[in-house]
Amino acid sequence: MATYRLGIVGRTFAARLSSQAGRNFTHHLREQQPRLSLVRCYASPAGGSSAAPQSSFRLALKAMAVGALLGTGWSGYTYFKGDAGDHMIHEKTEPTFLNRLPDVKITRKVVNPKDDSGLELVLFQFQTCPFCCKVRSFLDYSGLSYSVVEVDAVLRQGIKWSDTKKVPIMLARTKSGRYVQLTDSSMIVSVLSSYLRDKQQDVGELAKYYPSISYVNDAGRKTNDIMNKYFLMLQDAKRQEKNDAQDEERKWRTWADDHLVHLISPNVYRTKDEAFETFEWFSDVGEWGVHFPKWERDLMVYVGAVAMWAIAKRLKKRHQLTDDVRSHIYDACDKWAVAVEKKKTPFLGGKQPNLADLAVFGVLSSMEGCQAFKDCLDNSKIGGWFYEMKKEVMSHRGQVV
Ligand SMILES: N[C@@H](CCC(=O)N[C@@H](CS)C(=O)NCC(=O)O)C(=O)O
Repeated sequence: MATYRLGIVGRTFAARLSSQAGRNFTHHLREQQPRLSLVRCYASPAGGSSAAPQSSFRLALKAMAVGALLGTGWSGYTYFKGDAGDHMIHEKTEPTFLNRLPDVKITRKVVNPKDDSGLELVLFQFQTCPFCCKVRSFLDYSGLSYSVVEVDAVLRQGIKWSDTKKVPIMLARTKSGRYVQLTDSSMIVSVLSSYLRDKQQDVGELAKYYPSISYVNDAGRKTNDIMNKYFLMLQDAKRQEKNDAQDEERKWRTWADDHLVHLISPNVYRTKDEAFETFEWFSDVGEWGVHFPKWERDLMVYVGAVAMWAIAKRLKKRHQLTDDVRSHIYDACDKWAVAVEKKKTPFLGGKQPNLADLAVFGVLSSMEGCQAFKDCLDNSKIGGWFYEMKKEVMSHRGQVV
């Protein structure tokens, strides 16, 4: 396998990885992240309370909701407690390959007749998960065609076949006809972006440059991450953009994942009312009423809204946010808007958005229907850039069928 060129840090990784790529890495470690976000991206039925179920059914539903709440609470507790003892540190895992697509229901397709990428992509997602929104922003802006499998965030039937229980998951067809499983939003964007800049490459081979690695973080918590996820793998040195621009793009992509995204839950689930309102919007855009039976949808509402309202308080503490959670997200929006303003171009990337623009837009679009977003429009400078981005992304997107 060729050694790919990266930025400063990436080159070291690339050298190391190219020698490792053929090796059989020990399997595996996933699932370090909380089941917290299990309900992060749920939808609630808009008419959840008005269409009252039969009383025995309601009882069963309540029992399930209580059970699920306890389960979620326990997952949350063990997550926050952390336990590095049973963790295998510094293990690397190569991406998984599947011989065929799993037997799942494709919820919808985005078809762009102009797409000549040669890619065949299936995205497993929750419609309003910020990480999934980020991936979709990239796919749509890039004019790619793709299939979507909407996953039920409680039962997660759609990803039963996978050993990774988080979304987004992307299956991409490789030159050999097998499908490579890409498991992190930033890694998905980096692999596909690398491919689009040099279509001679094989997505399966590219994915090997992004192994999963596990470690114990500074807080002593076991953590799983993907190496090189903010780096593009470009074979041709001439294709490298200026290092400064690359560094800046990486910096803001990292910021979107490490900072901005953590402000979403505390804001959209700030109060019980806001949590229910948020879930109603999720229901609309995720079309939960169409894709799932009513009992399953109702389960999501009860568990989702109440659990997320409770969990958001913990997240607020964990990310050291004050009670005035809105002020943090306003600050973040302004920080981004100022960075773009300084460029004196419509986007951070210049006349066209770069991967940082797409990441920040994707994360923010996950709360577009929530009161928190409306408040951001009224109290920060984000609106102008956000709607310019939306125009760009939507105008490149294929048709939804
Ligand atoms: N770093 C991952 C984070 C993905 C993530 O946390 N996804 C949430 C949905 S918003 C999830 O699937 N949570 C389920 C769980 O943790 O069990 C990425 O960027 O894709």
